[in-house]
Amino acid sequence: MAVPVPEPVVMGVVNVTPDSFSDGGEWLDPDAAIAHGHALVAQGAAILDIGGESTRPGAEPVSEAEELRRVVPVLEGLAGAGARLSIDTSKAAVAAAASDAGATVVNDVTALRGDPDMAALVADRGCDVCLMHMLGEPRTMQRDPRYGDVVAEVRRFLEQRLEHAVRHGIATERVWLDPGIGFGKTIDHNLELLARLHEIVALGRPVVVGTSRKSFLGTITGRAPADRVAGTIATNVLALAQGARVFRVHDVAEARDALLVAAATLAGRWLPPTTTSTTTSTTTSTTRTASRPS
Ligand code: PMM
Repeated sequence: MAVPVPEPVVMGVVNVTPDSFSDGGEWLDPDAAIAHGHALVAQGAAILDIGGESTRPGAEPVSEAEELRRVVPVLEGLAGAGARLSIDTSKAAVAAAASDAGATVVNDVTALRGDPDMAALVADRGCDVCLMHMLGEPRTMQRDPRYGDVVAEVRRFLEQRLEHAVRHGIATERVWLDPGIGFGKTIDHNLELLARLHEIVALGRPVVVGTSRKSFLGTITGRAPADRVAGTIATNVLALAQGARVFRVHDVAEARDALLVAAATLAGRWLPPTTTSTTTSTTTSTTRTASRPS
């Protein structure tokens, strides 16, 4: 099926947590997290997604105070780094503090179900918001998840959450949708969602894909999280071909190169960037601003 090829947007992950699934503990120190964020921008991240609460299967919730303590200094340190800042949180108070510190995207894995004040906060601040599908909650979501037709159910859920967001004053143009790979899904659920991602793209909003280093890639390849870059890229390229727009990844340089080449190949033409270099932070942000989801 021919679909318009979107310009891919790479969202680099900065997990300021002790226990995230693939990079837990690596960036818990604020200075290390800030340096990592700068490195991801230099590698081509147009967005940095900063999170202070792990959502790995089995993870326990984190208090608001602790989440704030983890993410605010990192957001402040990355303001002006040359990428948009996204806050990965389901708490309105954390999103508010993040917005004060310069974040313009709220990535809410509960799709505005986790905090009754979140929709109003996003509407009030005029942020973009990523609404993600999750069956259950992180503590229990991988205990025998079941669906009839996983794609139809995830699509219906995202449609309803989009309607909920708009009813609460969030502009449709601000909403991105994410099938929530690995969130209450078996390996076959993940694979079917990725194979039929175009059915989610058909909802008409930018689709975010978060497969980076996830365990289904380890099941298929037998590799440890840090060695799942090739598997991640395979899913990203196939998602791009179906119209996905934003790619949430840990390994930014590799994903960026693969997605740029895949996008040019799918389009059958290459338009050179308007500036000379594509790898410095300022140039990357300049050349990509116009085409980021808004
Ligand atoms: N995955 C994780 C965390 N946040 N947000 C969105 N929108 N989509 C995802 O797939 C997603 C997310 C968990 O992955 P990590 O622990 O490796 O960051």
